[in-house]
Amino acid sequence: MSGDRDYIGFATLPEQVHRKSVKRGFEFTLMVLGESGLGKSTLINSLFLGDLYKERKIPDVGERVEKTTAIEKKTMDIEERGVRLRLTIVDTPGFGDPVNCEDTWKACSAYIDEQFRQYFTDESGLNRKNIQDNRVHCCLYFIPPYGHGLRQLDLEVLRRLHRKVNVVPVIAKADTLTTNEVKKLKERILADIEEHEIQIYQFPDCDSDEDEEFKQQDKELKATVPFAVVGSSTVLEVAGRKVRGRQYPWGVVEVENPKHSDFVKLRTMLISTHMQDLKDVTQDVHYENFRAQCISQISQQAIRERSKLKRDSGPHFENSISDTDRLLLQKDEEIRRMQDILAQMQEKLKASGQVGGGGLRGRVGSLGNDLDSVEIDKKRNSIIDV
Ligand SMILES: Nc1nc2c(ncn2[C@@H]2O[C@H](COP(=O)(O)OP(=O)(O)OP(=O)(O)O)[C@@H](O)[C@H]2O)c(=O)[nH]1
Ligand SMILES: [Mg+2]
Repeated sequence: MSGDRDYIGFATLPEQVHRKSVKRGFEFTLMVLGESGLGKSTLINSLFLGDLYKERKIPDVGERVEKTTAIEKKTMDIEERGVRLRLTIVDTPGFGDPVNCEDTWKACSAYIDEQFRQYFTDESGLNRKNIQDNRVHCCLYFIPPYGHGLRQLDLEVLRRLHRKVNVVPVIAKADTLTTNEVKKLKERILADIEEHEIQIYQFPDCDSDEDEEFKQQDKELKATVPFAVVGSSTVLEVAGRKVRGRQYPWGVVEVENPKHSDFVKLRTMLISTHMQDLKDVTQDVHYENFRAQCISQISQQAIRERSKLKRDSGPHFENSISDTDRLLLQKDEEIRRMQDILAQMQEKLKASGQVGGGGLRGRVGSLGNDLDSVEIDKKRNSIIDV
């Protein structure tokens, strides 16, 4: 009885939030990146079932050499038990061709910045309620199975991207490796990542009150990185079951068989367990970092304008407030406001750098480093929406 009297009603808040988010729907953007022919499109097909790339024309050799960098963006609206998800896949074909390789990763980096910039503009605009979130929440980075870890090229690309997007490394075409080779390659890749201080997506720590089964699943997931995956667009029949697989003379590699590849673990991570965390890290770390850079640039611009005004105004009599004085005061106020925001953001960034224990979330880049607006403008034209 006394329990009822104490009941105020805010315990329904989670339900309210739930209802609201379901109504609004969810948005998630996944980018795939890696050398040409590593199976990016095939994996995306296998992951999301839809035959996204059915009409894709495979360029012949001559065409491929001359091909300019083009990023393909595909969006699909999917619904499951009343929950709507707008899923966007950003594919980057042909990466790794010696001719256009640098252009490709620069365009990808610019694409990510461009989405942040768009979000920043929308957020400062009038209609802030219905912003479409096209920011890249996760980037699957494909590593070839035939190498001995990360190549110079991989390091260069990852260095360029790791502070602006959640990078999840995957070993492509894992069916070409033996169990032992997969194990060794994973160790090498992780050692390279550590040695070169590449910040890949870090799984958040598991809450201590989670049940044992969940903790075990979480532990296994963390131990699986980098995911060794197999993709296939063919459905085969194995012992009366229909499976996605690759038929070899000696047998079938089943995409969804956990003994054959980490495909299911990757899908579980992306879709069922970590989609929201990937979005949160994008918002709290990568976007915040970008926003801080933008604000710092705007405030520097205001300082420059102020000094110019002061120089141009020349000598004037005391106590007479001219238009220039008024403008100067406005600029001062603007600068002060920007500096306040910047200080707050730096505090917030510092704080988020300590989340997750052991500096797991310590991936905030220094302000004003990666932003290359000239390049973004240059590359903007090379991005195509399909
Ligand atoms: N052995 C093996 N072959 C694969 C796998 N996934 C894809 N392939 C094959 O690799 C070839 C290239 O696959 P795509 O998916 O087009 O590769 P991509 O990375 O999208 O290539 P680009 O679009 O040129 O960048 C195709 O012949 C696929 O059948 C895999 O997991 N294992
Ligand atoms: Mg492709």
